[in-house]
Amino acid sequence: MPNFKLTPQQIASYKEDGYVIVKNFLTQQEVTKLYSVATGGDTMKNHAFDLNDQSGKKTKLALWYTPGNDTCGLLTKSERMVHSVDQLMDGGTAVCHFHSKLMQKEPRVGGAWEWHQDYGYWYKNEFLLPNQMTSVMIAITEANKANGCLQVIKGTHKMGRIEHGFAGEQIGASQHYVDLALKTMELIYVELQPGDALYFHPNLLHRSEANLSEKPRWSLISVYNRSGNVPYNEPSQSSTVPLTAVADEALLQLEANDLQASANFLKKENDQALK
Ligand SMILES: O=C(O)CCC(=O)C(=O)O
Repeated sequence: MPNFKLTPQQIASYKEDGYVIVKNFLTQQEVTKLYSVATGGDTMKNHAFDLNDQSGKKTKLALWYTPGNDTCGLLTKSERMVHSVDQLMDGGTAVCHFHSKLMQKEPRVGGAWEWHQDYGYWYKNEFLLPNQMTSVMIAITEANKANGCLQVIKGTHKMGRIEHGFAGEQIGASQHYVDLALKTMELIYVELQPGDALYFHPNLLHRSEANLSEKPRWSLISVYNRSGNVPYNEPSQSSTVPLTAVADEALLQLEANDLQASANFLKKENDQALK
């Protein structure tokens, strides 16, 4: 998508609903490349850890802070990503990358995510301005009800941050407030095709169910922040380092390659909040 920009309608949907889906954000060729690097490379083998849900089912994920000149990094830093998140986040300081996660929900055993707001986690990192942050999920494989696609409650970003407690190794939102939200706000299953993108606000309530299907679900989520939104309790520096955008074409032009160690991977044992 050369010179990709979100339309005024897409921006308005994000502001109103807390999310927006962009179909075919990646071309077939791009998503094929991403899939081959994600599934065929060493990133998951060397850097992934399991995140347990309350029933002990696991999601496998690798999380890193510094986007390099590898396939995932080039996508994260691509003009289409950087410019579009710039359209969605409040404030005018530079666009930075907080972190990215490559996630695999394995067939039959891939775990659930409890209802949460991402800002339920990031508040603990002492980011003060959730409207100056946003996430982009790229579907690497199809995401549907059967393989535990993301579910969101439309409009819940307008509730502000709600209480969170621990749920397995995850942080879960107060079920009372989730139940109240569901009285009037719509539950949406975010079914995506490979290459589709979902932009979502840090206060949007979301969860996903276990993957009980026969196929793995793979996705990449990149989180962006404004340089002015300094976190006061976050050891990584990336979220305030301005990104230099690279041409969208770089993703296909450079050799397919795996993430490098310089990406600064999160090691689970050192981590408190996991994302
Ligand atoms: O992709 C999923 O199944 C859930 C991911 C999620 O909730 C998150 O990363 O915050």
